[in-house]
Amino acid sequence: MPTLPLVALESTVIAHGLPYPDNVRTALELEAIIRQAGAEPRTCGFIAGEPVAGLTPEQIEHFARGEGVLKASLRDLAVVAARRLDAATTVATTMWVAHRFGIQVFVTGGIGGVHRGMSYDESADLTALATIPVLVVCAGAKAILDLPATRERLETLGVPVIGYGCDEMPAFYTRSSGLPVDARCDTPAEVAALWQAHRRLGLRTGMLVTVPVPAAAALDEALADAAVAEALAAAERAGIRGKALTPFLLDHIARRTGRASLQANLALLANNARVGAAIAVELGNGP
Ligand code: PSU
Ligand code: MN
Repeated sequence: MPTLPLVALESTVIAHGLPYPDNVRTALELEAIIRQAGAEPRTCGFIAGEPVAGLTPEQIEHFARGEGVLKASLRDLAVVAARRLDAATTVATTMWVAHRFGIQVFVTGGIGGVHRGMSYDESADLTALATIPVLVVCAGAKAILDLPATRERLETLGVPVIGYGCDEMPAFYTRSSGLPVDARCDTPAEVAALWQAHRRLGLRTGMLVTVPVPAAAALDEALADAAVAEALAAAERAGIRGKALTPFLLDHIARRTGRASLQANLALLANNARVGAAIAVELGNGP
């Protein structure tokens, strides 16, 4: 029996990016959207130190409650495996799991990148995009980041940035960043053709497909800027660094915007799931 095209999903957004119970509801809804579009969702994570592509609803609930679930980026995987830990996968580690299981398409919200005012804090998501051939569908890099620096790094690393129905990279909560994409595509078939060309050439990097948040759910730009600035100042005051920084900032912004940022986050995830599934269907299971 032919298998359906697969779409990977991450679990850090469940365990550390969204509050309970929005997180579990969203995770299951994203899976449903992907199934409706004719593809098969595979939410990724580590269970007792083993990489899993296709967490069960019970495991997703466990991740959503976050009890004893680490946030695992690439540098954490050896510890997670050797100590048989449960761990949520970031964009970087979901790419790694997806590639290991032969999944070409991965849908997420926003990738990590270069943090503002701290160019030495650069997400391993960029390293993964530079070294793992998986197509990542997202709404741009998170607005909490230094977007121009992140854009430059993607170029240096040789990662093609595609605008899905847009000429500028979206800025996660808002539809535009003023930063150009490398190519615009308006259909899943166009994206599939670029990805197939990328693979035929033997290129080993990932590819980023950026999809703007739906207009109705986009955050007001001034509100987004103010919330991000306040969150960054609060993190500085509290001395938050390293892997705790992204979850801290996202939580602060959600509270500051009275859930508007949360609504934008949920809407863009659902939209990305639709786009990613359509691309996966276009690609089928071929190489
Ligand atoms: N985007 C969101 N919520 C999240 C993340 C991204 O809307 O929780 C997560 C992703 O898993 C991403 C990670 O890979 O944050 C980046 O964290 P860091 O900057 O520590 O690498
Ligand atoms: Mn970091």
